[in-house]
Amino acid sequence: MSELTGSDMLIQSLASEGVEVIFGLPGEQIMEMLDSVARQKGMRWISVRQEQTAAYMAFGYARTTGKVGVTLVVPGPGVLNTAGAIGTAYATSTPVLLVSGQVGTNDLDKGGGATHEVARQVDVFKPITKWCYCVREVNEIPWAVRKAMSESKSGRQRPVEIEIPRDLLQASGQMDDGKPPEVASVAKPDKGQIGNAANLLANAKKPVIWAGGGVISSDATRELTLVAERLNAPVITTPEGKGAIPGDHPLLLGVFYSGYGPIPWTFPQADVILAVGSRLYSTPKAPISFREDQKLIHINVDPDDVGRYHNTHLGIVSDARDALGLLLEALPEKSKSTWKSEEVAEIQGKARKQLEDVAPLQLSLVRIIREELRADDILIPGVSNVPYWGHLSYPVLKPRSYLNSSYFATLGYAFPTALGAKVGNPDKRVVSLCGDGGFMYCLSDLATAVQEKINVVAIVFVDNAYGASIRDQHLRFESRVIGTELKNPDFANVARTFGAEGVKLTSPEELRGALRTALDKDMTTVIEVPLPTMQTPFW
Ligand SMILES: Cc1ncc(C[n+]2csc(CCOP(=O)(O)OP(=O)(O)O)c2C)c(N)n1
Ligand SMILES: [Mg+2]
Repeated sequence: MSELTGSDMLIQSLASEGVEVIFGLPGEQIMEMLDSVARQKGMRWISVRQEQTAAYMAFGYARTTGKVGVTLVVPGPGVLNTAGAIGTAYATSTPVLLVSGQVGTNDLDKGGGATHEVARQVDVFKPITKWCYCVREVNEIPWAVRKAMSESKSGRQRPVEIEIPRDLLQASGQMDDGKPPEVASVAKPDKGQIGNAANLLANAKKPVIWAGGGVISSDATRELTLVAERLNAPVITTPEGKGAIPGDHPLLLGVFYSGYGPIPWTFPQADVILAVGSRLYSTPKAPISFREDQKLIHINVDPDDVGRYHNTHLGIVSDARDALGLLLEALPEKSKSTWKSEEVAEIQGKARKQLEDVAPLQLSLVRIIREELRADDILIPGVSNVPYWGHLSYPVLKPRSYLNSSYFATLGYAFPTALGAKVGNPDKRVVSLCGDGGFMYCLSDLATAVQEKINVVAIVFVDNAYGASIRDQHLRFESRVIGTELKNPDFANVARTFGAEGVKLTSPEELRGALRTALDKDMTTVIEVPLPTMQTPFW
């Protein structure tokens, strides 16, 4: 076995796990690691201007490629800056590896004030990672990397964190024999249960499929589409499940989000509901409920989520692709479904009209964006008005081409996530949608986009307000406006100052032309779109 420094062991271990790019920001406790990257063939380092961007980039890279995204930062302020992004990765079940430097072994957890010290730093990350660990011996490093990678990719995919004290980076140790570490085994679906599910579904008159983000994470879109077709069962997805079946498929009814969507015209008729890769989370604004006589089959890889909110007729703990693949084998060629294509089309029409009536301008902008993007181009919808309606109306034609931030609702994630998506998908065009509030979170990383030639288009909707919040004040607080108005810079000018393109529209109708030009140019472009403050799907 070869003798290496801890730092080389870390980077070589990452390379042997297939890692090709690391997003980070340098500092005293991690300089050896940067130097190891410099000497590692085929490994790219991308520096950002604030650690949150690095972690969002790792998130965007991971969610669009299906690989683990890696971010490497200093401890204390550096690693704490990543928390919003790591929480977003947790909420969206995305495999991200956060590597943090650490104070020296002698200073660990003493609270004595070593540079960047946070005593018991791993505790900060426990609630937002699947596994986190501070390495204590140099020889643990290869094991810790393998363990972190397998934890984040196995079962319910989620972020993981490892910390490496600075003295261990220079210490020398042995690369070990590379044996896979212990990781909790993932349940294979029970064949008897799959048989029961097949029986229930094949005999259902009005089967309905509910698809969540788990279908996308487990790359089960082919299987889901085939099951829907075999059963002649219409499909409703969550925003995270968009792309589970192609957005132009005749069986797709639409998305359920914040109380909007096809549920009211679909669920009352359903006799068997197959829910896959979803928590089936219900709120007063977005209620999901089932009658006693309806049979709910719930497939989820996380045992805690199966039947968490609803009585389940049949709960199956399994990865979506495994379960749907077996279900397909067990289903007969013909089902007893009585769904007629006109009925399905009627529900699609009602759901569409419901949205057109409330948000015509937002839907027209979403339509323009869909028409200008190719099927496999990537759209990152931020936490802003037009993207909310995008969740409900943007047809996602390919899986992993539309990433929301799920229940974390992370303001500011869209633009940096788009940068990471572009790094992972250099041949696709990537567009982010932000409000004027959200875009400012990582505006500084326009510099990263330009420096690293990560060419994305950032559409910024400018209503000079934290729009959703000011609307809340008008509706619930007698228009007492405080803390929600924004005085903005000229975004187009700012973009040009960074060396990017900047385009300032005078009306929303100009979006089509501006977007087409920007996509053709292959240069990072900020398109500023003026908008009024408008109705959200929430209030
Ligand atoms: C990190 C974070 N902070 C605060 C919020 C609360 N929040 C949700 S929407 C919103 C306003 C967003 O404003 P903007 O980006 O301009 O979008 P708009 O609503 O105006 O379209 C705020 C502050 C959040 N979701 N996430
Ligand atoms: Mg705004």
